[in-house]
Amino acid sequence: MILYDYILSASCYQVRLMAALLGQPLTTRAVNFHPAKEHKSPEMLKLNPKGTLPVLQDGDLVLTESAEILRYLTRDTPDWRGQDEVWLSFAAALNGSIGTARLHDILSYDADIDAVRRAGVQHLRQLEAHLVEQRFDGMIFLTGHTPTIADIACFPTTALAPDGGVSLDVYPSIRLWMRAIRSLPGFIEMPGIHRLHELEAAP
Ligand SMILES: N[C@@H](CCC(=O)N[C@@H](CS)C(=O)NCC(=O)O)C(=O)O
Repeated sequence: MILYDYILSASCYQVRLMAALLGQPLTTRAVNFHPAKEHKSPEMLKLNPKGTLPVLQDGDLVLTESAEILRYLTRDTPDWRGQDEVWLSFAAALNGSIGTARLHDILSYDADIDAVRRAGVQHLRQLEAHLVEQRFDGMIFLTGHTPTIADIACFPTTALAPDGGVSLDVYPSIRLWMRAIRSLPGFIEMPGIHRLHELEAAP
């Protein structure tokens, strides 16, 4: 399985993290996303006409959406699947708000930075409210007692929010959830995911 990958992409990190947690071997091919825009090269556009990363190739199969890649990686591990659809859509929304703010701040992408940060804060408030409810029911993850692809889809962009100028300090339940994800066996990091934003659970 080959992942066309960019080390600073939160969407590519979803795939690297999922494969690592599952213990699935993954060959990564580094794409010079910035500054060379290699994801828009003729070779890459042949693979993915949308010109986006990640792209996963497994034999003749080519997948170009992170949500479908997460579903594919977990096709034989039902424990990683739950009531995920709403959260996979939410992850895409996070990518549009906080993810865009981050690309603006770290790679100088054009964006209405105040608007995307405001939208990002709304998304984080929604996420925090849901995680508070989960904790009332004794659950730390988005859809239950154990993590699913919903968590892995939402974690990278959320954890990287400070890169886009959006603080995580005021969201204790998000910070506990991030800590729980980081504690999973097989967890791997990417640049920008900082331990200092996480909280320890109360005894
Ligand atoms: N819908 C895609 C979007 C992924 C995405 O936003 N990828 C960014 C990199 S993090 C990208 O390739 N953007 C194209 C560009 O900025 O030119 C997915 O979820 O896989």
